[in-house]
Parts: sequence; C-alpha cells; structure tokens
Amino acid sequence: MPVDFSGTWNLVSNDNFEGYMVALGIDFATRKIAKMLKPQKVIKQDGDMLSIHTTSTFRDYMLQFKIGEEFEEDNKGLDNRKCKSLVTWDNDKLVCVQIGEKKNRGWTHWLEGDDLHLELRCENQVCRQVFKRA
Ligand code: ECB
Repeated sequence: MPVDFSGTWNLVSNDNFEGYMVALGIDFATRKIAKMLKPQKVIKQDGDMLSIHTTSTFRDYMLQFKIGEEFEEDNKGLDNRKCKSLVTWDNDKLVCVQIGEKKNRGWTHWLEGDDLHLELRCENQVCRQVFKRA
C-alpha cells in the first residue's frame, strides 16, 4: 500500500523560499508578497491519480496528474514557464522531475509523523516546506 497524501494541509514552515523564487526569476515585488503567504494544500489521491490544489490569498495553483505518466505543466501564476513533468514513487516519497529551461527543477513530497513535507528544487536552491493537517 502506497502512502496516502490525501487531506487538507496548512503551511507551518518555509525554509529558503526566497532562494527558490530567485532561482525561478520571480521579481522582487512578487517575492515580497509571496513569502508572507501561508498556503494551504488540498491533496486528493485516488490510486495513481493525484490532484494537488495549492491555495493562498494571492494566487492558487492546481495540478492534476497520473503517477508514472509524463505531462505538460504550465506553472501558471508561478513562473509561467512550461515544462514536462513526471511524478514517480521513490519508496514512500513522491518525486517530480520538471524538465524545461531551468536545470535541476522538481519537488519531493513525503510524510513524517503527522507532517507533510515538500522539498522544492530549482538550479542550486532547495526550499523546504512543512505542512500540518488543517
Ligand atoms: C500558489 C501559492 C503560492 C503563490 C506564490 C506566488 C508567486 C510566487 C511565484 C513563484 C514561486 C514558485 C512556487 C510557489 C510555491 C508553491 C506553489 C506550488 C509549488 C508546487 O509545485 O507544488 C507542487 C507540490 O505540492 C504541486 O503543484
């Protein structure tokens, strides 16, 4: 049985989000707003199908995909760069590789105790986010 990430999750910590946003080329004004946010994630996991809805008072981002199947991602409202994304299991971690203009781009989700962890990677920057169940 794979891990089930389903649920509603609230951000409680956000380490080096600034560095990650700089690597993505997000402008100063947008970064100032974005780093104040406490986004919520609503994750629905049904077999190989996942939806991850990240919401905030500023912008929302919705992602739906099938694990193991490459898809086009538009990153609309984030850096707006298109990439080809593939999400796979690495043991109990869900790993996304985002192939595009930015090197070493991707993310990893895993559970640790009652917490949801998310590592966001771009170039040489790593942002670490922790969420707790709402
Ligand atoms: C959508 C809430 C954050 C809005 C931030 C607005 C502007 C900053 C622009 C770009 C920064 C890049 C990413 C923002 C961080 C989190 C959004 C979703 C990150 C992500 O890819 O989550 C994955 C894994 O949960 C599912 O899309």
